[in-house]
Formats: sequence, structure tokens, C-alpha cells
Amino acid sequence: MPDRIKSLKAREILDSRGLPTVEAEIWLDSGQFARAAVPSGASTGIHEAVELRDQDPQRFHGKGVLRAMKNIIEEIAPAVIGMDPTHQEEVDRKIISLDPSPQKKRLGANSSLAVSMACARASALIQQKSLAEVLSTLFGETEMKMPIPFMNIVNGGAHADNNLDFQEFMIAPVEAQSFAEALRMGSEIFHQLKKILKSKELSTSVGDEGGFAPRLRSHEEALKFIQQAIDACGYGASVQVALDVAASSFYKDGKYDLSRSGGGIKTTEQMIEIYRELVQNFPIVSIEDALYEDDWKAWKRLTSSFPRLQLVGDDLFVTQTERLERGIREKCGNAILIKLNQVGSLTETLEAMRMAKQNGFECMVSHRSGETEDHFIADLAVGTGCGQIKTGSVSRSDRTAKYNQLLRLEEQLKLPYSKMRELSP
Ligand code: 2PG
Ligand code: MG
Repeated sequence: MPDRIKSLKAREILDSRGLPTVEAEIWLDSGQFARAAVPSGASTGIHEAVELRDQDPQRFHGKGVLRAMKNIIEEIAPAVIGMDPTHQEEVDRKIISLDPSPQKKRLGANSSLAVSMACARASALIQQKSLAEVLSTLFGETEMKMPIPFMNIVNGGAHADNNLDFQEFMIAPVEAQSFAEALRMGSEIFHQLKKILKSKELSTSVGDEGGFAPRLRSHEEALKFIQQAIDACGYGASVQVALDVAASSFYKDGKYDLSRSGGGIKTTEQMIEIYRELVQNFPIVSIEDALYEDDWKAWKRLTSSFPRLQLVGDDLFVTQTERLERGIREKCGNAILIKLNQVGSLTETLEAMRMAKQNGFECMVSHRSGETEDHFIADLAVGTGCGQIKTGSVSRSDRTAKYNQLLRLEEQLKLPYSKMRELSP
């Protein structure tokens, strides 16, 4: 007799910003249970699946998730009780059928995803395998690998109160020998950067993703300090730099408003010029959300302007196959950011990753700015062998939970460290 879903539990817990989010448990006939918690974004794309919030001003300033919990207990539970969690796709399709609207408006992606993730964990329990192995089987023919960590050591944009318009400045140890070595390099550079900022009497307090959030003269200055930290640690070109511009967050009336950092108002062409200069002066391997999420034409222009640069679509693709398909067809970007809660189920997330892989697009698995101690995405990056993960800085437990899980997986599964793919011109 397979071990089946006996009951569900839902809970309102706090995320790393101190705001409510959903945690779900799947209890099995055998008496075992599996748990998962969903994260929450701040610079969310307009096409993302809906995060259901109560809007009741009496609780958590309207951000409570009691309605999402109720949906788990009253709608999802009756539909999935009796199902076998090792059949992930069946369980996910059942949940999706309860609210087939493209953005899961009624049920909420926070309720559907919490159960979907818990289902994968329940499957791992039943099969006595690691979650990474279960995800690898679900993903299909692929080799598990350790991802390159893209560590966000300077925070700006919607994740900090400083004057940086660009949201994330990341370091990526592309030439490390192992994940553990990459993480050590990241930690050393992070602490070296702290020394540099301190010596200039700049703030070393951190933003939402654990990176420093100083007031700086410009985006170039952030990159300059990061480069100094990399050099002072003696890592040279083995550590490269990446940006998440999150350009939709400062896009207004057809232009890009860089006034927070003193850059004024820019057109698309001027933004492309800014990137051209940055790429010339710094070892940048990847830029995410360089342009507005609905300007496909501009993305196409950007992509043909930088044939050798990784251009990641986050708000552009929102982990959804319909949008990714268009991007592939129209040659917009060459990589997709993968966030489970942008689409609301594991099955749909894996579909997007499969489509990317089949069409030569890279995948970078990602956390959200509001995170929990749940480290599901570490296993997702390893299981799919996608090669890249970004999960914040090397400080704050909500971020290091993922990196520490990756250390465990590397030790247990003895997997090779990924290489960045060379993009041909
Ligand atoms: C992003 C994410 C994660 P948020 O834009 O890539 O870093 O931010 O979760 O706030 O959307
Ligand atoms: Mg982003």
C-alpha cells in the first residue's frame, strides 16, 4: 500500500522581514509529515502569480495570510487527501485545477506552492531519498551538479534604503574548485568589503538580502569597492560580478528614472550605453532585468547588443512557459531566473526549466527578498543541475540556510562544481 496524504496543516509564520507567510504540512497515513514554507518578493513582476493577502487592516497592516491558509484547509486538502505524494505532477495538476486562472488569483500561489513543495518533501520521505534526488528524477534526464553561487553583497533598489537604483551587486566565483571553496571565497570577499566600507566611514549595515547597503556616489563606486575587495583577497578573474538591475522598479512613462543614484532620467538606448560601459570596466558575467518587463523590443535590442553576456529575465519571464516561449522566439535574453512562487507549483517550475534547457537558455534558481529558513531551492538547483543559484549574501540565516544546505549536499552527493557556459558571439 503506498503511503498516502492523510491530512494537511497550514500555518501563518513570519518571513525574514517580519511579515506573515504560509507554511504547510502534509501528514501521511504512516504518521510521518513533511513541511514547507513559501517566500515573498518585494520587487515583484506584474505578471507573477498572485500572493494572496488578507487586506485586513486590523492584522499585520493587511498582510495576514489567513485566507491562503483557509484555502489550503478548505479547498486543497479535500482535493488531495488520499493521493500519493510520489506522484507530484498529479497532485500539482489537481491543485491547479481548483483555480485554473493564469495568475492563481483566487486560491493564491502562496497556498498552492506551500502544498506543492511539501508534497515533494513527503515524496522524499517515502522514498528515503534526499529532496535533491527526488527533484532530479522529476526533472528528468539530467546530471546533478553543484551550482555557482551568485552572492549579493551590495543591496539597493527595493531591498535597501540607500541611494542605489540597481537592486543587486553579486559576486560569482566562477573558477572555484568546489561549492565549499566558492562559498569561502564569497565570505572572505564580503568581510574584505566590510573593511573597505568601514575605512571610508560608510555604513556596513545590511539590506533585506544580507548585503551591505551603504550610500554611495554611484553604481560604479559599488562595483569599484567590490573589485577592490576581490583583488585584496587575491582572487582576480576567478571571481566575476553580476547585477540584478530590477529595471522595472524604476521605469516610469517609458523612461528609466535613476535620480535616486543621481543618474537622472534615461532612455532605453542610454541604459544600454550604461551597461556597455560597465561591462567594459568591470568583469560582469550576468545582468538580470536590465530593462522593463514588458518592453520585448528593447530586450531584443539589448540581447543582440551583448551576444556574450548572460542576460537573465526575472520580471520578464516570471518562471512561466508562455512568457519564456515568447522570449525564446523573439530572442529576448538568454537566461531565466527561477522562482517557484512566481508560478505557484513545482510542476510548472520544472516545466519552465525544461523549456529553458531544451532551448539553450540558462537557468538561475533564486530566493525571494522575503525568505524563511526553508532551503528547498538549494535542492532544486542541485537536483536540476541548472548550474547557478542566487540566494543573497553570505550573512543572515535566511540566506545562509540555503548555502549551508548546499554544503551538505556537496558532501553527501559528491557532485562536481558547475562551470559558466561560454556564450558565443
Ligand atoms: C529579484 C528578487 C530576489 P524580490 O528581483 O530577483 O533577489 O527580489 O524577491 O524582491 O522580487
Ligand atoms: Mg530580479
